[in-house]
Amino acid sequence: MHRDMLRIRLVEESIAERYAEQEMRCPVHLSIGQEATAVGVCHALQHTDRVFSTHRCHAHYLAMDGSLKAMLAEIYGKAAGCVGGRGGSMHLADPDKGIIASVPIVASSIPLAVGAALADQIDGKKSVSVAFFGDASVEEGVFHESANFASLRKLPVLFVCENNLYSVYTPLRDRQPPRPLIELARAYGMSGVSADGNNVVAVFKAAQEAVERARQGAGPTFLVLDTYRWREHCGPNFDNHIGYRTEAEYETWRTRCPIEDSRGELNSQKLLTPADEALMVAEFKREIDMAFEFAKAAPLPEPSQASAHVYA
Ligand SMILES: Cc1ncc(C[n+]2csc(CCOP(=O)(O)OP(=O)(O)O)c2C)c(N)n1
Ligand SMILES: [Mg+2]
Repeated sequence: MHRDMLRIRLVEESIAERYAEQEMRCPVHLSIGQEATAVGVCHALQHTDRVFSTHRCHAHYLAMDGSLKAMLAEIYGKAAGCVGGRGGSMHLADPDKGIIASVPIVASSIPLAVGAALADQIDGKKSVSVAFFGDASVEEGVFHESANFASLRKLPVLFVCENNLYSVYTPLRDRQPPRPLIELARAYGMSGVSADGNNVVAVFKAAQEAVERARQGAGPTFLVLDTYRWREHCGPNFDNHIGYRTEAEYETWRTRCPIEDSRGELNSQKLLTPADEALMVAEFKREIDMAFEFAKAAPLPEPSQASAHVYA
């Protein structure tokens, strides 16, 4: 899991470094600082499960082992992209790996996961559907309808709320009443589990139990994972100087890096030496550079294909 978080961090830092070249013609929402939620949950899944993600989907896609080359080609708008260059950074998908769709309309991953879970229940399949979403999604009506229905029908769903405390610039305390988010689970009579979203092992254990419950037909779980994004809401930059987050809050979370956290754990068990990690970083950087070269050199989609896949 440490390996995966490190790779995701390096991929996103590489996107941030190259973004100013203006060749990626789509917005990017980076998960730097939030890697443990994606990796911890996705490691508890199989490729036959179904993941639905949001505008902030790079980490989910990579944690499910989506192709890096196809992801970068997608961000560069190329035909070799994972959705043919039509979607960009916010629409990553790789159904063979279990990433069914990523949708940037806030909360829209939720009813999609519930619908997939209903279909699987009807078909007698053992798959589990996962909706990743941010803390703002519970302010949308569709979260409540979906939670109610999933609980009523005991659907095999994980509602994974990545609570990074902000919706763009607005803090949670200015948007929602002062109660723990996890209490929403009780309102719908479903299991609710809060975990430290920057501790990948804690996330993994919570997700594993929830997946097990769902597979056994015991119904959905609402998982609340507290975490923090380090960069601006949308784009490659740090924006802690502009004042919507206090320096003290920012620094507190910056010292709680999910990658440092798991490195500490591995070091204490003598499972990771600095030389091992340096080798890993060098390997990833080579892979990432090659994937960028591929994406940049790849052809754009044919203009004649612009209306393919358009149904209405
Ligand atoms: C229905 C809808 N309203 C508004 C937006 C604009 N918007 C895009 S991302 C975002 C913030 C979402 O915050 P959160 O769900 O907490 O996710 P985070 O960005 O923090 O990961 C907003 C308001 C949108 N995409 N969809
Ligand atoms: Mg948020």
